[in-house]
Order: sequence, then C-alpha cells, then structure tokens
Amino acid sequence: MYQGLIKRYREWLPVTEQTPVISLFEGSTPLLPMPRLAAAISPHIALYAKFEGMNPTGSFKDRGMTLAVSHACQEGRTVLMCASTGNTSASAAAYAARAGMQCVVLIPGGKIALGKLSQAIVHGAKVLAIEGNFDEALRLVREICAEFPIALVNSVNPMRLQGQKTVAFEVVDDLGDAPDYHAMPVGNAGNITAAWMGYSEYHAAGKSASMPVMLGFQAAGAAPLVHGKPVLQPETVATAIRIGNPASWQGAVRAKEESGGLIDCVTDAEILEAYAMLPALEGVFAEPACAAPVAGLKKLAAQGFFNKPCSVVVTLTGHGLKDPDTAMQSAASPLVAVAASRDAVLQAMGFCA
Ligand code: AN7
Repeated sequence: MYQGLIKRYREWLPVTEQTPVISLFEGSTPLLPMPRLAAAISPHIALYAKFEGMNPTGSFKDRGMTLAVSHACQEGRTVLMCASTGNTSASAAAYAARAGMQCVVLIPGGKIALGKLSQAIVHGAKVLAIEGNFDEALRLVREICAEFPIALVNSVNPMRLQGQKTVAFEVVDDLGDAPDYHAMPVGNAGNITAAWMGYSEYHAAGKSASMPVMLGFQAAGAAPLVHGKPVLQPETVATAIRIGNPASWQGAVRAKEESGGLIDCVTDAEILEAYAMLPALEGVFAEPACAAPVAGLKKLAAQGFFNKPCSVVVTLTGHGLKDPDTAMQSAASPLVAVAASRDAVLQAMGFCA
C-alpha cells in the first residue's frame, strides 16, 4: 500500500529512523497527458499536467508539510505557525491535527479563497486575519517564531523545500527522463526552487539524462521577479500568488539561470481565460494560480517560443474546488432557472420545436 512520499523517497530526504513520520499519504499525484489543451496552445508540444490538486489537502503544499511537521515533531515542538495565502494554512492545519499539535495561521484579511479558509478552520487552527498582505504576515511570523519555541512551517523552513523537491523525482520516474520544459506558477518561489533542486539531485545521481528548462509565471500585478524589485501592493485574481516579496527570491533566480529558463508574467485576463480552458478542454479543475503557467505557455507559443517537438510539464499546484467564488464569478454558462415541467426543460435545452 502506498504510504506517502517520505516512505517512497526516504533515501533522498533528511530523515532518520528517529524521525516520526507525520503523513496523509501525500505525493504520487497523477501526471496527466493534456492533448486537447496542448493543441490549443502549440502544435509542437506534448503537454502533461502534474496535478498537485490530488494531494490530501488539495495542493502541493502537503509535500513540504509532511517533512516540516515530521521534523517539528522530532524536535518536540507542539505549536506550528505560518503565514499563508491559503494553501499553506490548509496543509499546516491538517498536518498539525494529524500530529496532535496546535497550529496558528496568519492570513491576509479578505484575500484568501473560501475553500482554503474552511480547511484551516475545520482542522482546528487558530486563524488570524491581519490587516495586511502575505509579505507582512510572513514578516510577523518570522519575528514571533524567532522569539518563541514555535515551529515555522513556511518554505523558509528548509524541510519544506526538501519535501517539495519530490515532485521532480515523480515526473522523472513517470516520464523516464526530465521533460524539455517545466512550467509552474511562482509566488513565494519555494516551489520552483524545490523542483529545480529535485531535478538537479536526480540528474547528478544519474536518474535522468537531461534537465528541464524551468518556466516560472507570476501574475502581472504581483511580479517582483519579473520587475527585479519587490511589489509593495501586490494584486491579482490568483490570490494564492498575491505575493510581492518572495522569500525564495534567490532560489528562483538560480533555477531560471541554471536551467536557461525564464520568469515571466501574465495578466489577470489571461489567467482567467486559461483558468476556463483547463476544465472545459481536459476535465481538470485547478485553481486560478495554476492558470498562470498555462496562460504563460500560450503567451510563449504565440511568440514562436516552441518551434520543434518538445515535452512540457505544467504543475497544477492546487485544486479548483479551493476557490468556488472565482469559479462561479467567471462561469461561462451560469445557472438557468426553469419551471419543473417537461416542456420548460426541453425548451431550455434548445430541443423544442
Ligand atoms: C496553488 O499558501 O504561498 O512560489 O501561503 O497556493 O512556492 O510560493 C501558496 C502558494 C502556486 C506559489 N500555486 O508557490 C501559501 C502560498 C498555488 C499556491 C503557489 C501557491 P510558491
């Protein structure tokens, strides 16, 4: 029986016999071929989605959280704390419950998706909504965790990146080699840093013949890595990546430079267009942040970036059910109210004579 990524990739991870494994059997997510979406983007690409929304709390954060919480447990910590645009708080709250620990999360007031908020609440975390954005929340969490014996489980905790690097291992294990390109959304930049670490380690060990070119995409209103300076008031419909001063800034730059890749941005309009394409063309429902790399691939394709056959993996970092409000607000076919009669239903179907 599958028992989570610490068990699957134990020899690649900083764990010992003494580390208690706190797991919800995360990882080993599907790598789905996306032929219809690929056709809509470029004739040259073989596109695969690494659907991280299939993790236990519905996002890639579970990969890092199993490691971070296992370590916190080994160190005897009883309280976890994080700042979050939503998914980290959902994951931290769930793993804290699993470990019998307390969890405190700081979120930007009014700016996190409903599904994520409800997760933090049902798992019993203390949820504090600050009058400020993610960057300010993270600054406060770092300050408090430096003063009190609380385990900080944001990706500034190196264990988070250690767990998250396993996504690259899984892609290589599934494809038999690294893809030509790996595209993903970039917010606090932990994920692109971790994925590049994973590809680098696997390649160094001879597990893959090649390494991918890393393609990171931010939202235009929250694109510090594209502009080369922090954004004080980040804004985007993709609230998961509404981050103006990424903690793993250097890691993202390294992933970009070492892989010969790029970090670009897409507008909210482009994000919403791609957000609607995914579920309609492929039956895969991912949250708005995941649409950034899809829109980004579309933008690059329009510029002639892909001119010969290549393989592309896009990480769909979180499940679409996380953000029901955006789904309903951007729905192409809203609800149609109909009388409870055969004729009314047929007429609404367009089947009437
Ligand atoms: C769905 O939960 O930062 O570049 O506090 O939830 O590693 O930050 C979430 C980030 C992409 C960006 N996609 O990843 C948080 C948080 C989704 C996300 C990102 C996030 P990083």
